[in-house]
Amino acid sequence: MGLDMIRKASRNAALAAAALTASAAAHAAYDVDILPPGSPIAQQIYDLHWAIMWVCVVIFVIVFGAMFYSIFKHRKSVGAKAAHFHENTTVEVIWTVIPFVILIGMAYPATKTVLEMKDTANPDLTIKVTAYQWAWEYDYLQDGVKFNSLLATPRAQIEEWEKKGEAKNPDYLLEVDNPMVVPTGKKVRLLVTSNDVIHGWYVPQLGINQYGIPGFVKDTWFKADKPGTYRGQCSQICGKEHGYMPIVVVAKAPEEYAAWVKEQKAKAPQAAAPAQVAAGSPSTGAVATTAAAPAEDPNRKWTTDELKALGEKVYAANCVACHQATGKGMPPAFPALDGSKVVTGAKGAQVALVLNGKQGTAMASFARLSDSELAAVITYTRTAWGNKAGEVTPAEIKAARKG
Ligand code: HEC
Ligand SMILES: [Cu+2]
Repeated sequence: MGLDMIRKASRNAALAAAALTASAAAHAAYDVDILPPGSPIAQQIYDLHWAIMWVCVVIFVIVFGAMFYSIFKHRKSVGAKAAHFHENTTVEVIWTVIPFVILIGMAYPATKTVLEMKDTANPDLTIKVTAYQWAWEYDYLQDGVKFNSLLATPRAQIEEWEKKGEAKNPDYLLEVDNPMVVPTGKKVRLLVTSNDVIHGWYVPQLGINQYGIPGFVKDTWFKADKPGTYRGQCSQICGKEHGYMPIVVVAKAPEEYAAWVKEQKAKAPQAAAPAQVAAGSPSTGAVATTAAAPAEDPNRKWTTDELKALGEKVYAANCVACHQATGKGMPPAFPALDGSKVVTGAKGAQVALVLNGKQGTAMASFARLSDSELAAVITYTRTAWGNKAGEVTPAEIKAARKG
């Protein structure tokens, strides 16, 4: 196909241009380019980007060259006389046929890539991705691993609690506590959905930007060519913390991936056997909106101090954005928890509120957290700041879930 030639020529031209700008390595920091592709689809997108870019450059040079040449050559001051004619079939055919051929030449490979992007058949591995305001949940359907992935950059750094202009982490706002781990060279199918509003699972180097829409499951896929870390962000404005829900994918050799799965299972034993997912396209349909919480050791005994310590972490990851580290909230939008009647009052009402959220308000359901995480965060809010109410145990959360 002529396009492969364009592609190759464009890459050669790009290389020549890079060589011209001399010592390419030294200037790497100033490269004008999109991120290096990490999957076959991303590679195709990258090639298309440059091929079409060069088509545009050539058209630009020819059209503007002809225009400026004519303006200059036939200017009035050197006595140019305008020609007087109407219609010229030859010219009209030429300026219709050439753009048509160029457009088809660009549409053909682009369509091929789009069709390949949509071909999720025969995956080696399927991961269900559920978006929440503001976290990602990854459920490995075959391997029986399931966890939440949250921003890891500390709030203190984002809001500069200590001092203004303090140094930021190298991967500031692009780092998470639990990245999605995948094996290299395997076709990973993602089933993307959302629990609340529309989010977007966007990892440019893997060539994926997929909507997560409540009530629908959308499928997409990628294959990470080599080990590495690929970062992205939610691509749909999904509310106040939209900028704080990054995505990190870590690709590991298949043996290392298998070891990771083992380790994850040892950390959080899953009660049920993993669902068997048949290869092929999934049926699109409604999804249950209440996520099951991750399984954990039900016999573990927690001390109040352990609950408070875990609770502080859970609070920092899930609640500070609205209720603030000081517990003072941002009234009237986000109520204070410090001194709140709900928080210091009867356990039942508070547990029910955090577990189910409150319809029609920004206070969402936190049923996706585990029993001990919920018990911990509630115990923390009941005892932090000026609050002096009693602890809530994981058993009480478990009972409330059933009730
Ligand atoms: C997106 C913002 C947001 C986040 C995150 C959030 N809340 Fe809320 N929360 C609210 C809003 C808004 C209300 C008030 C709802 C209403 O109108 O009654 C509320 C109310 C509450 C109340 C009742 C307070 C009172 O006095 O009425 C409690 C308790 C509470 N939240 C706990 C939590 C906990 C625990 C977390 C973290 C696990 C959390 N919230 C995360 C927005 C949020
Ligand atoms: Cu989002």
